[in-house]
Amino acid sequence: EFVENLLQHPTFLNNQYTTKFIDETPELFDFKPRQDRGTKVLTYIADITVNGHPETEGRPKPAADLRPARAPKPNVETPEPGTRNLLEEKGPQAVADWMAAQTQLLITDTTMRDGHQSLLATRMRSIDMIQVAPSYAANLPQLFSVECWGGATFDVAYRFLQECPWQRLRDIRAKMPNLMTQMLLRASNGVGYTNYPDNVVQGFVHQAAESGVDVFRVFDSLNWVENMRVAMDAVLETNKVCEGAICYTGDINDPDRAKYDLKYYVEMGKALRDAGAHILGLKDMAGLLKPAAAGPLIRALKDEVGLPIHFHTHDTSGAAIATVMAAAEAGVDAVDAAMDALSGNTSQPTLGSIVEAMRFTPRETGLDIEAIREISNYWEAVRGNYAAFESSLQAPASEVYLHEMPGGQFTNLKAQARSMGLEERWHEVAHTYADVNKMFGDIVKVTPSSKVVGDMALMMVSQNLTRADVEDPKRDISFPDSVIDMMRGNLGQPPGGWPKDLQKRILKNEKPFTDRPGKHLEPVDFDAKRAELSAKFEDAEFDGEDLNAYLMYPKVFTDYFTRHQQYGPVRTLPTKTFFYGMQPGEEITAEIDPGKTLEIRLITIGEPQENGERRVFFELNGQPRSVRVADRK
Ligand code: BTN
Ligand code: 3PY
Ligand code: ZN
Repeated sequence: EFVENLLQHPTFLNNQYTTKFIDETPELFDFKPRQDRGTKVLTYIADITVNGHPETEGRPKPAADLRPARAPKPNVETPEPGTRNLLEEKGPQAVADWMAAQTQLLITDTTMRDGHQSLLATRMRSIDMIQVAPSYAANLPQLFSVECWGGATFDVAYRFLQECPWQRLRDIRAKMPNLMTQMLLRASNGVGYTNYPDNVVQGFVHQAAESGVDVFRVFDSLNWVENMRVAMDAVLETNKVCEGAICYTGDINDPDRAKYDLKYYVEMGKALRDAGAHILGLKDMAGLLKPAAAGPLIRALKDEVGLPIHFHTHDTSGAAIATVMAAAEAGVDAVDAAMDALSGNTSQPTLGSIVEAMRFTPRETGLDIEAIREISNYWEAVRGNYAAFESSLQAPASEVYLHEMPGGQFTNLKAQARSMGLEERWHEVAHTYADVNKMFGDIVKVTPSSKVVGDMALMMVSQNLTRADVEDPKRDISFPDSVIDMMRGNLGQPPGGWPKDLQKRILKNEKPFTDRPGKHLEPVDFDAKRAELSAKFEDAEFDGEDLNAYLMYPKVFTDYFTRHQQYGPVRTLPTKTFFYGMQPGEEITAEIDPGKTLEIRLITIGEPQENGERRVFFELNGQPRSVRVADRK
């Protein structure tokens, strides 16, 4: 319609056509625009160009001379068979047996999940991952797995990145057919922050397996194996790899932390083996396992549990590579690492450096260091676009042994402290976090229990309360909701139970649960929920992936979908465009379907109109297009 209006307009026929003319001739736009996907995407770009992206406002910008991220060329046409082929052909037990029989140190690359979760607030977009997936498949076929899903990536994708995490999973899976994908699953907390009904957890696991997850690392935020069975059983039903994980805290060599001693971990390892784990995960989410403890711990677990061991740590202290070396020496089967450019500090230890450290030793990894460098160079350029999400953390620090914050929480909590005006009091927050842990009875701190400890610590620092104040029966304290909920038993039970006095002080006369939350949570009626979702969006259709998202995150999902109807497939935009919009004269492409590419050129941004709107002029695949957006600035 626009083109017709334009072609018939006298000014156009007189050859007086300029973009200013378009700007000043509103009747050209007297038609109801077809809200095709192209127009939706243009609307998004126009809005961000005019108003900015709320998440990058006031934050550091990508360097002006940032080089474009180009994925390395796959060096073969058909990738060599990898672990995924073994899983497909022989099943998960064969993968575990093969793993145990290898002499080389196996490596999981965590860049696409924990790496950016721990360094960039989980903000990495799918397109940056999908573009490099073929390079992984072709150039690093010896990888044990690629962790690319779960943890915080699920809700952040919907909430902040306006993209569907399931689609990310399917796309990565398709481009990396020889490598196992891996996810982090918070057992009964799914990929959320609270326990879900058993049938929701089961349904989610089945959907994740169908959409492309090969290895499920399952953990419980209080190390309560009872609370892991539903998720583990569901994984076992799918015939994918079940990695039951121990969360490591404290220090097995410290007599003052006797609650979490060697025996505790060995018993938990045996319980996970008996619950059906194919692999034993050792999840050191805060990076607390010291080199001197790694040897005895890994040897004891190997000898007494008998499962292959997969070690995960964070480099917050700067000592992670020493721990990895000690673990390798003690016979650990696989370790997690992040590609160099997204490693170190609160992220995983450095993948290329581990490969080099193992060279000319019996545990040589077999990975091609040149391929690693090329892929890391790609990630380096990708990272530059996320400058807005970098933390201010300058250096590794031994303070982690005091506060014990998980790598994935550290930068988040720091940002939360900043938003509460407590940034200068960060070291106090760290101390208080440690005090809260002691007050709660020395618990495992990992999502979601770590969030509860963080909420309490921030509350105490902001109100200038000490542990003694909180425990003083004469004082009236209003506890954060998450603390009350945890003391009720809604995250489950820690070893030895909750401290009775504190629990009573928080719950007053309310009786806490001591059974598994899933035991008393009503199962969800899937058909009713599907009907409820459909009723909210009359002309939309929802599949199993959507329903699973809605069950875990009703509001996050419906908000996402509402925006999706307006903005369309914005996941296909380049990251810089997504966060910063376009400059006049700039041209980009977006492949909205395989083979269907939008070529988008921003021509100019019109002046603000009386109604507060601006018109933004584009060329879409060579055709002029314009969209109106409210100027909210
Ligand atoms: C796009 O369209 O490319 C952006 C993501 C689209 C996600 C939508 S939401 C409902 C439906 N379910 C999916 O898994 N994908 C689409
Ligand atoms: C998560 O649950 O997201 C974690 O990364 C825990 O370490
Ligand atoms: Zn981690």
